[in-house]
Amino acid sequence: MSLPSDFQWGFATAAYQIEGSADVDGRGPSIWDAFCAIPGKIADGSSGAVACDSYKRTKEDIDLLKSLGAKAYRFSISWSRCIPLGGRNDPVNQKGIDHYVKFVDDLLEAGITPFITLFHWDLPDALDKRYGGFLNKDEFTADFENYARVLFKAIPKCKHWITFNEPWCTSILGYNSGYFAPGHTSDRSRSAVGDSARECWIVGHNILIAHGKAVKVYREEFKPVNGGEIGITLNGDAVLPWDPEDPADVEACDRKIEFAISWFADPIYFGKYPDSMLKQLGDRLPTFTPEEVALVKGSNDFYGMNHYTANYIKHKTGTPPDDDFLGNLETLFYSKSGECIGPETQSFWLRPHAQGFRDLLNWLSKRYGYPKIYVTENGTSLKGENDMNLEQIVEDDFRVKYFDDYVKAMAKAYSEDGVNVRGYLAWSLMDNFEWAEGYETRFGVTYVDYENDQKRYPKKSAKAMKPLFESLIEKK
Ligand code: NCW
Repeated sequence: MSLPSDFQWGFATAAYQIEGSADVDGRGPSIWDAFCAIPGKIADGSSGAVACDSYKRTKEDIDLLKSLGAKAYRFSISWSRCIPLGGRNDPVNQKGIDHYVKFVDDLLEAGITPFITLFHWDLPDALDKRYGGFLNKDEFTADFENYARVLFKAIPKCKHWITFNEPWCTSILGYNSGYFAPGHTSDRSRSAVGDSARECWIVGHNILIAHGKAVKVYREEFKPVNGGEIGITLNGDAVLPWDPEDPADVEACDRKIEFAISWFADPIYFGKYPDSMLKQLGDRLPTFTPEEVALVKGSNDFYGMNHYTANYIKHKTGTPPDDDFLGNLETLFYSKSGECIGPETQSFWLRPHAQGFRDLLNWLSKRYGYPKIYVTENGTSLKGENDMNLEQIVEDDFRVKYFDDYVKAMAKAYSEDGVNVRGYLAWSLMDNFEWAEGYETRFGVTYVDYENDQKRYPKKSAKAMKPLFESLIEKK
């Protein structure tokens, strides 16, 4: 097994999860600042106001990346640092822009390739308040297009751009389950009618249009001069039928991936929503105008894949319960025999299963014509890690094994199955603000001591990455 000689590997983070400095240099509030202020929304009552203090520790972070041998770093830009009120007619905050321009210069100086995510969940709060944020197609997509153009113009040296991170999470967790900002709960009742009942599907649709608009700007105004590439990052879990002998469970597996991944990837690669979604959701799913199809279809230079876990999938019979947005399937960790898909982690949704990663890489490649894939996130939390002492924490053998298994599964997908995977960014460079789970869940290969000046301690998994990749990457 092997990986190509030009393979990009490194680590990933997101602005709100690491930067802190919420009120520094003119940053405006985002919907996550507002959400964290609502009692009960974040497990430990915390917020990203301080986080890892990375806004002020760019040199320390780059030194850390260098010491780990990383070739690439994926980070996100805070929209509300660059345009504090968010909109196309609102003032640009030069201090915010300058921060990211310098950060990219410093990364390149250190020999590290930047991968920039334009949007990793922290929408300027003013846009949510002003016109309902993602829900307002015309306003939101025009404002995102403007924000993207401002950044493309400011940072021509960045050659790898990701428009949105995990729109499934924004749409479903933000507008259906209410687990993420802005905490809406739509389409939770079969009898619900009108736009407010189907917000989650409208948000997904509008994100696709915003993505298409930003890609058009990049391809027409910047790519001809700067080169570079642009795509979207989608999350998706691997699937196994609960009962491999039951055709309904086998069929439900594809449906599960379609509702998670193809919801966004089918419009991008084929110009339409998957049939399974159209069938189940009917007119709750918005329709694409011909202009929108033209904008969205073909809008990926690469496929950004975030992947963590697998589920057994079971078809449900009978009338779907009101609060089940997928209608008639269940995702489970245990099979009929009691066999578990993988060991427990600190995250209720995450069970390691590396073979599933290889299977999903193959599923995506077949369906979408073997696109270039960057794995833009992959990693794990570790059960009880937050309660261990430092000595135990840095000996994170569980995470070392996770990365070893997953990276080798990816190398096999490349060298044995013909999957065109070209990069891998481990989540995450350091422990950080894990959204609704607060600071209790740690995904870092580097421990961050929040109580003692955010000091960083690389774990065993951080140091294992370079030898792992060096053993797999083909020599030129
Ligand atoms: S929370 C989440 N994550 C983690 C986060 O740190 C990162 O920013 C995200 O890109 C790690 O990778 C992503 N994903 C959402 C998982 C929540 C699943 C809840 C399922 C409920 C049915």
